Amino acid sequence: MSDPTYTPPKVWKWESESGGTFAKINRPIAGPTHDQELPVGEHPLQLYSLATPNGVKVTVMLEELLEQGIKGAEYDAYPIKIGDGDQFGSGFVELNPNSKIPALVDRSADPAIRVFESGNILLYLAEKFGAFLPKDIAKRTETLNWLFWQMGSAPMLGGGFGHFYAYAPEKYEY
Ligand SMILES: N[C@@H](CCC(=O)N[C@@H](CS)C(=O)NCC(=O)O)C(=O)O
Repeated sequence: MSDPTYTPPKVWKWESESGGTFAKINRPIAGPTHDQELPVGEHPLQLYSLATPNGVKVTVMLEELLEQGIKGAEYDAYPIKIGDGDQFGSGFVELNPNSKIPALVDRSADPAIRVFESGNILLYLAEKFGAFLPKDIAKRTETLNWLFWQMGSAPMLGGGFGHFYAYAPEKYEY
């Protein structure tokens, strides 16, 4: 247990061993920590992700597109083990400099298009395949209201609560 009278320093420094179940993720660093190429499969879409709440959004979308018979939505999926630090490998950082899953590459474009941020991936796929995003301005806006809500508001509450309730190495009600 650290000092409960902790006073934030004037200039914050990263104490890398601050502990917690997820001490290895959300590291305040930029750039790769090691060389690690990403695998590439046979389909135009390459997904680098994991079955987390942000990760599954894209898989659900791709599966729904396939369910509609959209063959172009075939994809190869590769796990990025964020607990092992795969998100800081050179290949992945080139794809998403923010080192977070999910990330997608569309190799049907020349040059290939990288897409990161789960909401942007959903939007990209919706626009690419003309699905799940109405053209009518009112309906499109209502869809985007909820897309932006789930990106900007839901994680603040759900993620913030989950972190302090379950994962933070010290518990306090605030
Ligand atoms: N706003 C981002 C958040 C992505 C995100 O937080 N991904 C987590 C897993 S759900 C991650 O990759 N964490 C690894 C890390 O922070 O080191 C999105 O929606 O894509």
